[in-house]
Amino acid sequence: MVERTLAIIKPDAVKKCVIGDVIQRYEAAGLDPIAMKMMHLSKSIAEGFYAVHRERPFFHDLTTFMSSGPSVVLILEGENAIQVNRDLMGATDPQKAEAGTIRAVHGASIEANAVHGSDSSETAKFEIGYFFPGMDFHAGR
Ligand code: IDP
Ligand code: MG
Repeated sequence: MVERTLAIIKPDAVKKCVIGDVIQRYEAAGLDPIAMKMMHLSKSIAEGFYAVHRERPFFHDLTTFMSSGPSVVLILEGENAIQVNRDLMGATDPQKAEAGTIRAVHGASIEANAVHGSDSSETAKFEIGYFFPGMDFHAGR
């Protein structure tokens, strides 16, 4: 099924100048960018995005990190895009991520792990609406 997922190239990856490399990996995996913007998330925008994690001990550090510099926010579209992107990203902790995944290649720590990807269709819908309000979720490329 053709799906859409929300991806973020996080501030650590932008600082490392690997935006192009990450996007190339998306395209090579059949994940077509259909919307994209660079933005410096404020602390409160990061908190709203990660609201599901607000009770976690790492919430403050995570939202501080996510607002520490510009990110690139994208909608990716493709066959099974949500799972394909999760597999391409690798495990949350780059040290545990499979070799060749984006996090294994570019992630520095469990926090600064280079990329975000929606983890379910419900999450994708919320996250796409959060950053691209008003975009027709079902429109084709
Ligand atoms: P995911 O990004 O692989 O879906 P989540 O558990 O949803 O992982 O966590 C969201 C983000 O919070 C992670 O990508 C990472 O940046 C950060 N994070 C997760 N677990 C930890 C932790 O134990 N310490 C610090 N940061 C964490
Ligand atoms: Mg997650």
